[in-house]
Amino acid sequence: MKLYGHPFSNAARRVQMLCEECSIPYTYQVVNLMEGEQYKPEFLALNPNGKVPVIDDDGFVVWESQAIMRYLADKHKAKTWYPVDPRARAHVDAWLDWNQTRLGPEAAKIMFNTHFAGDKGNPAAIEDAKKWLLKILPMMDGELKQRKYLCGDQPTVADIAAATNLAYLEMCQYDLGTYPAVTKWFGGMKARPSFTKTIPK
Ligand SMILES: N[C@@H](CCC(=O)N[C@@H](CS)C(=O)NCC(=O)O)C(=O)O
Repeated sequence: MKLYGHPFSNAARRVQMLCEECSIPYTYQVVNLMEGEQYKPEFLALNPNGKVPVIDDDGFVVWESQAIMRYLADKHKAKTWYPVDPRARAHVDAWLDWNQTRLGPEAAKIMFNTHFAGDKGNPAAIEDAKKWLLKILPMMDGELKQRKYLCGDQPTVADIAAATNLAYLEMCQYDLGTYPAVTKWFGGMKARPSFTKTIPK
């Protein structure tokens, strides 16, 4: 299986983390986002959105990081990472959707305007994202006070996905100190070999 990504892509990182956690064999193909390689016809043929990650699993191509994680977990029967029981799965899906629609966009906005945009970074966009995080993170903290991981006693793909977004916030020196349960949970996720192995260099 070939994973197309970029070391600074949190979306590609979550797929790579799952592969590491589940010992799923993969080769990593760096797509040079800085050079616009994602818009070359050969890459657009894989993902017409011009974004990483994408996987090519023996000719079967999937894009969108969380769709890829679901596919890989199902294919490799990683049932603790992505449960098969409909009710347990529904909770993991809820946190995955929350990650894509609530936490992810704000983390990406802060990361983009702090690091990727260079001197075109927009401080107002960062402030706007921080306002949203003031609504999002207290909820996450409240939930993590009740459980070790987002969906129970074991980490799932939802924990991996959310951790990669919090990693973006950390790279922007965002202070999680007012959220003790999030801080504790994130500390646990950061200690996992799958996280340390995928730290962008
Ligand atoms: N929702 C997508 C987001 C993918 C995404 O935004 N990828 C970024 C890197 S994190 C990218 O490839 N950006 C290149 C570009 O937009 O030109 C996913 O989860 O896979």
